[in-house]
Amino acid sequence: MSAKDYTTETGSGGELHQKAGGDVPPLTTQVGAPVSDDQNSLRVGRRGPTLIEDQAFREKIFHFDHERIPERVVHARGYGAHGYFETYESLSDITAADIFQRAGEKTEVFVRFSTVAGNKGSMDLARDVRGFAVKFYTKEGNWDLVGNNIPVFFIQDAIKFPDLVHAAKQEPDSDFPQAQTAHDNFWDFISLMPESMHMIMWIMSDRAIPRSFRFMQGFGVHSFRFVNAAGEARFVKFHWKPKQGLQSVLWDEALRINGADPDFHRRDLWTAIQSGDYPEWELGVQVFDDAFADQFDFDVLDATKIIPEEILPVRPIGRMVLNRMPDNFFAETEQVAFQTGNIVPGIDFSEDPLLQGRNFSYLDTQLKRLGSPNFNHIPINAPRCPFHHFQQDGHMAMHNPRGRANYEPNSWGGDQGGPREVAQGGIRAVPVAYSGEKARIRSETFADHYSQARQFYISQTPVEQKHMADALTFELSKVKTKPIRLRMLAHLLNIHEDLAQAVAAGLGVKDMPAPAQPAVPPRTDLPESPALSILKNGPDSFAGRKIGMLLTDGSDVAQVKAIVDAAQAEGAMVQFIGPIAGSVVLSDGTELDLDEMVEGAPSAVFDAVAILPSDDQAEMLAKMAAARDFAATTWAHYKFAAFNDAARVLFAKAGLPQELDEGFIPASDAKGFIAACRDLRFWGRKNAA
Ligand code: HDE
Repeated sequence: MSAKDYTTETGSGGELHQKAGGDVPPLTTQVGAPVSDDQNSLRVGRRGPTLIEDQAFREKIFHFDHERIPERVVHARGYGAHGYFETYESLSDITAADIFQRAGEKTEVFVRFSTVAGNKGSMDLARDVRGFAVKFYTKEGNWDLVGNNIPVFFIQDAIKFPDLVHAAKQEPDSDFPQAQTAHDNFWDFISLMPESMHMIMWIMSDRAIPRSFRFMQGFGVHSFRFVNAAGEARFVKFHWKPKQGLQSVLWDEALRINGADPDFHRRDLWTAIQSGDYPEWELGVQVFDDAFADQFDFDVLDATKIIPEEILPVRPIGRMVLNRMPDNFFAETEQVAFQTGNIVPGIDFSEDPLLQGRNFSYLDTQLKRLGSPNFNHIPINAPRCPFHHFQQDGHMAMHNPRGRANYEPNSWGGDQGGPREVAQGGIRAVPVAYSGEKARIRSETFADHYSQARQFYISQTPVEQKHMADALTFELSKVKTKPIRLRMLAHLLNIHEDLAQAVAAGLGVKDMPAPAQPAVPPRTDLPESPALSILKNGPDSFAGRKIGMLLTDGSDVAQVKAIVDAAQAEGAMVQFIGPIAGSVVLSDGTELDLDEMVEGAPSAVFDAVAILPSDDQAEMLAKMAAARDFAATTWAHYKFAAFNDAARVLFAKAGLPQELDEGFIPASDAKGFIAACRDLRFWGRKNAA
């Protein structure tokens, strides 16, 4: 056999190395020439040099060399999905936005979820804000609602954004740590920026470690404006509420998930949508007028403040369903270009200085990333409605004006004259009147940095408050410069004494610093807002969640089936795990294919578990460190578990108490187990500890 025969005719893939023909299309170059040999470059003689005339080779390598584009400077790691938005009822009395005119109308959307600080290849379970960016392809243009899963932000003025992001990302000399804020630079900056304190409460809470994109809220953050056909304007804040309910992981789970499955959030969304379990969010609005804004305790233009739902309820106006994954990640999720500036008639900006700055940034950044002012020609960014303008040329221009006119006004008229301005409707700025001297100044109405931070803290359950104290302690323990830790404690004292004391205790600080000097005295009279707690707003069903079922050869088929049936009836999913990969043979002799082996699937990647070894195999399982860890972490993370008698052998070796609690439910009560799982965790175990 010759060398050519070896690689091409039979190929390294043997019989699988197919040639084109029948349904298999020919491999071609970019310009369509069929390729006869994609295994060997063109060379002189069997062992001679490669020839530069080998265009197929050069084209392939050239293209490969240029496959990467700059990652987003923030929100680099993200994951997108397609879906639709359905309008509940006409909002024509408050906005002329075409998307909100007709009840039941569906509008195509593309959503990208993201982390903020980590690079494109970083892990999903970083403690971080999540981006929640939605592009609505409306009949009057694309509207981008570029929000986050947290309703406030770190800073009040966009001019501080580069500093914030520099401080949060890797330190410039060492280029670490990756995707985390637990380092000196971040807390140095934050401790010098009291305006960030409200946001710090949110990112130190469980909001920053969501169980999945499907179980988190989204917020437009800023006040925007709705404008109706009569030109009347009102302020509006946007809220996305997941129909699936809210859910977060524990910090210890996050650490384990990052190791076991750095793509956990991606995989979750992919699996849910591919299996037809389409996640859904309700879009709600808080609409208010100038009179409300004037009497509200805080400035509605300040993005470090919320308007509590208890003061101004969120009115549901539609729902969004995500039902299709992109065909290609790069073409869609990577190249999608969101812009806060993309508004449609009926929606307008407010004067929030953060929003005003964003309106510059998002347009500018796309040029860097996508390389051409024609980035809206890329299909994912192009409007679905007709569009006509006189912008032309530039790199990769796909749509240029047709006919003679490429300017206006022109006198050509008819087919030749091109598009003209609309006489009615269209994007029109709300005619808000301003006056004042030009100055670099911040309004004193932005000065209260602590009151809402406190309100957030007191609105949490004790479990959530403890998590916040633990998170702050963990992050600050990674800060090597002691004065920075003290500066943070000084701020925490202005938020809540208990929180400050808990963190000080964790950090071993004996001499508490004096409280930071506030610009205005912090208020202690703001009431609790239950809407701010995750645990107070959990799901009422276990639907969409995942059970990890640990099995061995000989596991009881009836127990397995009962739990699988109960889970399916609830809309939950079961994954089978064994001591090794492959399959197990159940008690009735059926062979069950496994999804995972226990070494590769810690309990942290599941919402609840079932541990059902056979009597014969229980000892063997108990000898496996990964199986012991599976049981121990199920207990430690307050998870619900279904178990059988044989599992007790494993539990004993894993250090679980002999007396199990109500979170551990006999496998014989499959329905009771699934019903218990609706609470997501058995917090009673934590309280008992
Ligand atoms: Fe962004 N932000 N941001 N941001 N942001 C970007 O735009 C910026 C802010 C948000 O999935 C960048 O296309 C400034 C708040 C999301 O593609 C950039 C300021 C909120 C995404 C940018 C903010 C966000 C971005 C980087 C301070 C919540 C990802 C790549 C004034 C309301 C969108 C890009 C996607 C991305 C600038 C603050 C949300 C550089 C200057 C507040 C969800 O333009």
